[in-house]
Amino acid sequence: MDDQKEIVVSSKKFRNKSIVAFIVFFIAIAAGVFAWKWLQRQPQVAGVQKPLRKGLSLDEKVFSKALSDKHLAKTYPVSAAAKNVRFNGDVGLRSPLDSNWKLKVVRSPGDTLFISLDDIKALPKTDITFDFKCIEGWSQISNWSGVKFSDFAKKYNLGLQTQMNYVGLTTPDNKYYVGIDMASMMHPQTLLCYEMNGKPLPLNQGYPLRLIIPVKYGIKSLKRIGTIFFSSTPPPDYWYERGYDYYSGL
Ligand SMILES: Nc1nc2c(c(=O)[nH]1)N[C@H]1C(S)=C(S)[C@@H](COP(=O)(O)O)O[C@H]1N2
Ligand SMILES: [Mo]
Repeated sequence: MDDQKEIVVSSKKFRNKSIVAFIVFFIAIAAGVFAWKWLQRQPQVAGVQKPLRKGLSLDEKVFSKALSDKHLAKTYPVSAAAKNVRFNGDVGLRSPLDSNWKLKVVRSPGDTLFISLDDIKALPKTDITFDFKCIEGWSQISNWSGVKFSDFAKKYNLGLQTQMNYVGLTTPDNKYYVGIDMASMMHPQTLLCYEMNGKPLPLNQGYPLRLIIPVKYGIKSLKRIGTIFFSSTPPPDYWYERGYDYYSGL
């Protein structure tokens, strides 16, 4: 009958498919063994075979480029922001603040802009509520506002400067300093920040101006910016010099 015929055909197909599957399976095993033996013969780079090291380096590249520079840090509603914001670290904040503070932006040696807080406040304002993470193990959802560094760079015609690889920031007394890769500095969530919870920054939180860079650990969010400069090589970094990761990306 028609039905039975169909069953016979299906089981034939089934058998053929099984045979093909077994052949593919054995070829895959042979290929795996061959690849493994080949890998064992490869020269080593920094403790692992070169092709594996290449994989690791590629991973690193993908993570640092695609994740930390382009991905957005998770944001929260303003209502989730802490009212009593933790403060941590006062390196570079111990000397009294100069009442004539102006932000120094070194465009090139001998060409420095001096920018007042009012001028910075006149630029487009953005705010962000995110989970601020300290490398010491605490984190806190907090709210910050200021101007995106990318907007600031546009307004002050820093096109040439932002083609360099790094930005360096220091406190007015040069006691705290960080280096930041340009992609992270130009990231849309990176702010030159002058308000916390909608009010001027408290002194211990970096008044008059601090960096807020949600794609990095807190160590990079330098408080009380004195000078910003640009560099093709990694600028000095306070915590890097004390054994932490230069990149410190999240
Ligand atoms: N000038 C200066 N900025 C600094 C620090 C510091 O010691 N001095 N500490 C950093 C560290 S380790 C963290 S976690 C954050 C903490 O920011 P907060 O004090 O606003 O919480 O500031 C960063 N910026
Ligand atoms: Mo920190």
